[in-house]
Amino acid sequence: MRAMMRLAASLIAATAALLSAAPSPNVTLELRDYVEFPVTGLLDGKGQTDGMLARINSLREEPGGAPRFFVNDLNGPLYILDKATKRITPYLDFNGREGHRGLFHKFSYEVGYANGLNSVQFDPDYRANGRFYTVHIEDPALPGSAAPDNSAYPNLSVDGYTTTRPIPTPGSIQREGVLIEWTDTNIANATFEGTARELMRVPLNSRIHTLADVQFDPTARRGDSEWRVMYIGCGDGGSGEARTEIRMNPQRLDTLVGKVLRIVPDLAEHQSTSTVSDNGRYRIPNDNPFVSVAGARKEIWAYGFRNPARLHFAVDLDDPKNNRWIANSIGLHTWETVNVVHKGANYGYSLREGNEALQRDNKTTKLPDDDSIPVQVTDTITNGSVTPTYPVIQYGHVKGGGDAIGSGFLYRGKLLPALRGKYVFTDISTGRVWYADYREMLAADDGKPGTLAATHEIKLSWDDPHGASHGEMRLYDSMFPIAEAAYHFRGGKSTHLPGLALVSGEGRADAHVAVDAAGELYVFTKTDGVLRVVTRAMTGS
Ligand SMILES: [Ca+2]
Ligand SMILES: [Ca+2]
Repeated sequence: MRAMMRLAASLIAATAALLSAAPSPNVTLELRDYVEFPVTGLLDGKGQTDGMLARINSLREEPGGAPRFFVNDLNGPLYILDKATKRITPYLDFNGREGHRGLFHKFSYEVGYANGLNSVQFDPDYRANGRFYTVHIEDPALPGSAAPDNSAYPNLSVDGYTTTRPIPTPGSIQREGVLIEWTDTNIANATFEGTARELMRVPLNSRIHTLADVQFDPTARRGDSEWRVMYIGCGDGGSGEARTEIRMNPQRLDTLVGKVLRIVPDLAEHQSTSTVSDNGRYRIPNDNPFVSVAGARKEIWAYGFRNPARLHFAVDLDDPKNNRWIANSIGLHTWETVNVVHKGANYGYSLREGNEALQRDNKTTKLPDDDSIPVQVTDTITNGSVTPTYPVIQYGHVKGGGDAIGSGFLYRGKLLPALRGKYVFTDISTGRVWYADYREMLAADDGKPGTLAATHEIKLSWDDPHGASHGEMRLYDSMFPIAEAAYHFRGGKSTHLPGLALVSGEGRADAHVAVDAAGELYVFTKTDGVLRVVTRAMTGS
């Protein structure tokens, strides 16, 4: 079985010229349960997301040495997790739908993978200003105000809070992604007191591929041009696979969907090198690539993505010149991709998927001889043409591959020297974990669609604390059986895991990796709602 999977994986890899030089070691990661998050899903959920016990979507350590994490559950809660005591404290709950006491009456979380409280991120100057940012998803058709309801949080002042006008997305709209800046006036406690400010509201054509990850360059310091400059991954809202006129939205420069965005949230920051946005809530750096293209959105940094749901600033410990923005983008029909994000580059979707052309029937085919596509400003206006930029890693929707790429990190911690120089990433549904050599990724970023970095399976070693085999480390091919054991222990009723996907079959693990402030590695799975820490990385053949 394992040999078959290896064979399948090597066949996928063989479809492109690989840049692997020396043989890469087999890696096994030893996992230990860290915390179980409160169950916010249904033990007997039958849908794609309602049966996930806790839809944890990101883990961020407070900057400046405070031993706490902020952790968001898509179902609504934002928790503070104390690193020393492992105590979980509910901090804010975004779910203010009928019957819930949280902040937002239009909160959308029940269906759609990335609906709900999608992400949280600290301001790099959080120790001084108490600021952090959230993205949550709303259904504009729901009744009530879109401003936060502070009845459960009387110390949240909503005086003067006003919503922003949605930034237009062509086509009919089902959801809105909302970016908010929060200022906690006392970061020493575990309660919220302070203010909130809506920065941006992005309409989405459907309930999938939403406004998502929010990141800052962690190496930027005060005085640097990148200091407190925010990068945002915005999914295409499902537009690129539609058979209607919205299909070109990921390519169109007059809309924010299917893009990586770059803004300055603080109106007082970088004043001489940026301009204030249309809605007056943030600034746009003057060196963004499309600021002088008439009709283009100035917020756009890179475009032509389906769902760049995970952004990561890769820090090369050996050479800062090799630091890069990386976007993991979830594929449609054939390819899951890892992309090095370059200023102004076009990643091809919905005219390309992975290193192939995408046809109107949503199937891939070989690239045309003339590999250029129009720079689409609006539905009718183009501005020359461009050769697409291709992924540096891709894997297929086949056995041995997966269904949907999860998060990924270039390891920069100290505990796991075997992972140094390696980019570790997951497939969401199958729960598989892979690594690629970062130098190979950089080499594959060569403008040639056929050159890709090789992917290497990572095995997992785990002692099931609740199982009959407790006391014994067992070896696993993916996070799926690990999450399955914990899901059943916590009362989950589904035979395997809830959900369904092409490659994972019955059940989805919903696995992601995360890192703490020191760059040490964690793994979390939504289906069992458990966060695990990687305690050891072992190499062998
Ligand atoms: Ca506080
Ligand atoms: Ca290449």
